[in-house]
Amino acid sequence: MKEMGVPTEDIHKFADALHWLYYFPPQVKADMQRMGMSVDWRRSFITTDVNPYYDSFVRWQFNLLKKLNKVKFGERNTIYSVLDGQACMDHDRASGEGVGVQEYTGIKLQVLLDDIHQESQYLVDGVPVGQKLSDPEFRKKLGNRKLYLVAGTLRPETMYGQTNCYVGKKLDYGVFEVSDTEAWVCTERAAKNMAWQKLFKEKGVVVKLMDLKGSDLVGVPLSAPHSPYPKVYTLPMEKVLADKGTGVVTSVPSDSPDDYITMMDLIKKKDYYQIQAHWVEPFMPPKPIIKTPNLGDLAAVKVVTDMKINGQGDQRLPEAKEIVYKEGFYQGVMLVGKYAGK
Ligand code: ZZB
Repeated sequence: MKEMGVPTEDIHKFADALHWLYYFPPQVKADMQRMGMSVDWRRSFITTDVNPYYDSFVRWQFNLLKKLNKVKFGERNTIYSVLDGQACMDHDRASGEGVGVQEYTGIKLQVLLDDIHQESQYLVDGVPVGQKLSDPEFRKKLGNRKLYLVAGTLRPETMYGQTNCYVGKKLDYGVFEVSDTEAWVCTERAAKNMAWQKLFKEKGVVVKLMDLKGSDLVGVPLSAPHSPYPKVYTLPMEKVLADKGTGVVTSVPSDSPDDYITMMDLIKKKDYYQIQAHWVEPFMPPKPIIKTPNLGDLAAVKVVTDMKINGQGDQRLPEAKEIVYKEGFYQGVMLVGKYAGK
């Protein structure tokens, strides 16, 4: 309050929540007048139940809507404090003001548990591929549940172009119990968030079956929904963020510059990244799924090539992503699937 210029001797008055109704409006009015705004101040009034006329207007409106069956009590997603057991709105936060709710679509890529052994002859950081997921103790805990890597995406319409899945090799993941029939792999942070969104058995309760590092997932075969390939592989990406989405990224190199350039890196430096040819080569070049007016039908490939982006560490990738995003999302026409031609 001091920073806003409220005199110290006046600050205690705000202990009465109504005080601000009388303190701020005259200041805002003065500012607007100074800016030369033309406002008919005779028509201004205070809202909230402090003003009985306004209050009865709102009551009348809501009672009428209720009578018409237009008002329902329900839940919505919001930023919530687990510690306080209540929603934590913008001004209540010590940090993170202005952060809103971001809705992601979760994509379940099923781990092909019966095929993992086909990859176990290959090593990643000295450990056979899929060793942790093949551990008999873990399999006992997993029981008959199907196991999925759950990727967070803002572009579910691009799933027809999935060629692989990316994880951060050094990131921490877990296998979390979702129900009696499913378990999901994601970051613990995402599991917690999903548990509070009632996606798991019991609201707010996270049951972890096993800890994993991203490197434990590299090379693991998956079945990705709507992908043209029956089997795709889990691959490493340097820039996967631990605190975004689920920490698992499904990859669409035709329409995501990050996904395309990472795949090219992996293909070029297979030894360095400890990648097998059959995890990457059959999936390139990408298949077109969206046609755009200015970038053709492989928008990410065109932009990466035109901008001469040379690797997954290139600083211009956010710019490339922005260009492809705008073009594909707003002007793209689907070439495949249920919405082809739209
Ligand atoms: C599939 C996909 C296909 C994506 C596409 C993009 C594009 P934004 O807009 O910056 O919020 N993503 C999700 N989680 C992570 C993570 N933990 N670390 C790094 N990247 C992550 O980005 C949202 C996108 O970032 C998501 O949508 C996901 O990749 C990735 F054709 O999923 B997307 C031009 C983009 N095209």
